Amino acid sequence: MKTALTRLLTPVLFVSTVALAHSPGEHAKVYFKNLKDGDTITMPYRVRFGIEGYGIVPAGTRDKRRHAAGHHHLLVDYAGTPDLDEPLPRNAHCLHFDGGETEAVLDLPPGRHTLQLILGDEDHEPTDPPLISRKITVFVK
Ligand SMILES: [Cu+2]
Repeated sequence: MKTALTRLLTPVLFVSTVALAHSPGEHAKVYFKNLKDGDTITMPYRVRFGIEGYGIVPAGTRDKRRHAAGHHHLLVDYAGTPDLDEPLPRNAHCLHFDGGETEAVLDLPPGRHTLQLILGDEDHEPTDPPLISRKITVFVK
């Protein structure tokens, strides 16, 4: 009996999750395609941003695509985690890829740096739930 109920409920829950606007599903994620924690790299370095289960559109997109897509932000040596209920800041530690870019060329000074990706909506606010990668540390030669 319990098994039958579980089978019945699962598809219903899945459909309601997908239908929520501005709400990436639980399997959606952003990640670095060509960097991992602890990597040593040389500058300039072309870093590629990955996304699964959600889309990319330019910042400010107001049509229906905004319900299932956003744009990347790269946090560079960002202290802590941004406020997830406010628009992301725009400064040297929080870079916006307003055009929907999925890669960037880094030119960081030698030493240890942290990098993290976070997706923002048309108003640069993190999605709910947030699509945020692990914060990784890289070493620049
Ligand atoms: Cu932004």
